[in-house]
Amino acid sequence: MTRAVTTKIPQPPLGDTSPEALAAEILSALKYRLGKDATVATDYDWLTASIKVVRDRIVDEWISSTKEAYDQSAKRVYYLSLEFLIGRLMRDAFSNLGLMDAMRQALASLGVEFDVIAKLEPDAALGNGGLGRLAACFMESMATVDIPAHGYGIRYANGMFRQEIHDGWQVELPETWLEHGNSWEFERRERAFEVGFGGSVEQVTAPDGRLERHVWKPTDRVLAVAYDTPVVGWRGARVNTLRLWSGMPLDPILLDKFNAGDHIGALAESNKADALSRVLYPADSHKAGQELRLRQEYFFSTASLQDILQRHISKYGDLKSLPDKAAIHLNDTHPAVAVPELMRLLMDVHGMDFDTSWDITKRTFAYTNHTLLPEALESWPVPLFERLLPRHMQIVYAINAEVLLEARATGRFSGEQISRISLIQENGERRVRMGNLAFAGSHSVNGVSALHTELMKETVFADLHGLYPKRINNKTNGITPRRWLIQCNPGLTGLAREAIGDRFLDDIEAIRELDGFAGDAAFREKFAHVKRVNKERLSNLVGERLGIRVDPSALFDIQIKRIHEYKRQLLNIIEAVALYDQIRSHPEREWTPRVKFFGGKAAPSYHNAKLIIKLANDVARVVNSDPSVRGLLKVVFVPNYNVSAAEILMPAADLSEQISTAGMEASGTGNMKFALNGALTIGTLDGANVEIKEHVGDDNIFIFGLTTEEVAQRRSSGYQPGAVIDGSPELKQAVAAISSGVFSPDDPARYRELMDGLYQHDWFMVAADFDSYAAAQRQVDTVWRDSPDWHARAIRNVARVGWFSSDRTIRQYAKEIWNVPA
Ligand code: HBZ
Repeated sequence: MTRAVTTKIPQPPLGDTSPEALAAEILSALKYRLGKDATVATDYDWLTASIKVVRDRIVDEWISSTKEAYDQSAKRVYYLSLEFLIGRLMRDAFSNLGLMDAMRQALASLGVEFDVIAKLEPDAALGNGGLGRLAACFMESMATVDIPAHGYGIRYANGMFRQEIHDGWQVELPETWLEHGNSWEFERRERAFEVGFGGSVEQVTAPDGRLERHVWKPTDRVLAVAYDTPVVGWRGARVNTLRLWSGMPLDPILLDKFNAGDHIGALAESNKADALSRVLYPADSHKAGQELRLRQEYFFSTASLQDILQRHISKYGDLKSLPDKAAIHLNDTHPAVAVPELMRLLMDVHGMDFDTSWDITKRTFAYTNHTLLPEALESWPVPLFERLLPRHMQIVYAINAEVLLEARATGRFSGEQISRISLIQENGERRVRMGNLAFAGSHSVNGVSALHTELMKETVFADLHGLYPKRINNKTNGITPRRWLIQCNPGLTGLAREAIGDRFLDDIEAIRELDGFAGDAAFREKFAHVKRVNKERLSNLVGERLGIRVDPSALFDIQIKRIHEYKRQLLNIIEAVALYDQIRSHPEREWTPRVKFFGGKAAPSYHNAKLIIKLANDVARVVNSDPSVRGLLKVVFVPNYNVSAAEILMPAADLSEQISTAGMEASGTGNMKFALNGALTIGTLDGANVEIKEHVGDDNIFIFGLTTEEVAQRRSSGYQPGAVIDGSPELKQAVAAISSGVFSPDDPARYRELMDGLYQHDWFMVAADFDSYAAAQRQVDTVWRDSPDWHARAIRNVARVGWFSSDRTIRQYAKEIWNVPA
């Protein structure tokens, strides 16, 4: 049934792409860009030279993509996001341009191993997790499906912190991705915009005494300078721009202060500007809260809008046609201050009236919500907002008046409902609600999975949805199959090409044709071999880096994501403890050898998340060194989980842990990456798991636990976790062991509070779902022991999740939100 690979990936128009030509170019880049010759070049120099060579080839296409969009007066998409978790770019660029083999050979001919220098490229971690990675997948897909688009964000000098594990505890170290420079970017000193903070608002009146306009006189002013990175789509079809802003002082040294001997004071401006793009806030699913964060949000929002408006005016003359030529997307509420900022620019700078400006604003913006967690919903104290952005505060009040009058005029809303629609939270401390602001200022508000979107309508945005019933829509997340299959899993990609040809490379949904191979024993064996090789690679890495020996023939069970109580790593760890106990008590039973991998960062201020990391490491230490376990269970915590680590872990997984409390994970995207790489999911009916189940079929996924409705019902009917724990012998034993210090003999009370929390409130329903989870795991064991059956199911997962491609997601955004061709 297998077909030979007939088609070769066609080359984009890149000139001579022979290894010889590329080798010559690398040497020339080494010499003329770096001033080195081959005899003294370091590995970093080879990396830099290689990137420069490929970047040169991208530039022609970049300029022509940009020019074409301009000439055709195409509508552009502007994706505003405080995070772009792009990871390494070299492999992506080589692979998308079809240069991978030629570059490998070119480097080899120069005595350089591609894999060695590829590892030196810093992993650009300008994001926390799912939201930031989604933005990166979207950028790649927009280039692939040929949408003229710009991503706008901040060029953080320090991205997501580097995690080390010291004695089992998370230690945060600064991440310094720019240490050796950044060979991808172009600094655009000339593309700089002023950003103001503070000060006051003056009213300018006409000679007849009529109010003409407001003028904001900020006291602090800094510059935002652009740095551009080209984003290459599949086969180099189109090259878009990721424009990241860096803070610069308007006046780097205050000479008067310097001359007066105040050398520290003279640098104050420089420090203030620097701070804006210094560091990414590492709080995921939790609001950052500090003043600097609001400053960052405004900094990149205004710079991006000024840039967009300038581009629009230079082509079209005025701003009336803005909504026809620009779709500005707000990735969560982090750029929501762009709503009053666009209003300010339209009214105060471009002289439009409120109604016209409001109409343009709403038709231009769209907003994506990524979480329903109350602690993650952004709001800013009114006094802080007013002090930093006095004119914006006035505009927010004006918008609020407009919205509330509209609501009242319908006669359909109670006083309580009106107060929930308000952009200002009135009870307790007065705060500006950024979600309501983004909602009011956008023509489209989308959720990221079908379930999440329905919950948005029923919970946080119920009243706003009542007022604007057409605004909320769903766009289920997706992932780019280039990075998450073709690049990270060449073995599986090659096998699929052999079996079904190359069509899936351009249209990932065509991978469906693999479904027929699930019943083909010879194919299953090849599939199992690919997985085995990927698992060996991970095993070697874990052996080398952590000194833990794992058996690649064991079931690799992986949970990698940010550490958060709602994601329930704790449920997984407690199950590991219960299993450990069972293996020791019943050595006579047939146990399925398993390695449980964990990876993920905890926000530095999130006490319980950090404790959960310590617990995983404590359990690992005990279990891995207990001879009575006979190697049947290993626990591994992989430090510093990031995009590059994911590229090794995803292809090596047999089982994907997607076990959040139902109703709490907006979508998840790791779930999609695992399935595409042939892992089976064990999961709750949460986020996109629901849709993954519909695609792969009930037999090819392990679903357990309470549904969203059942969670709500349990909570409202007086959930008593203590009784649940006492009623489950396995759970009770595991909780007691952890609580009494079995895994923490050096500090027996370490986990007492954490375990008491389960008894007392168990907000995340760990106890309620435990038995069902453990039973699902034993079902996993059973299926695993029938290897052909397991692999048939794994193949069906690969074949059936092509729909979860970010190309599909982006086409839906293009058609249903942005109104651009794709
Ligand atoms: O966005 C995640 C959701 O939790 C996940 O379910 C979804 O798949 C993904 C993409 O839609 N949300 C985040 O990653 N959120 C953040 O990273 C975040 C960062 C800073 C904040 C708040 C949230 O202040």
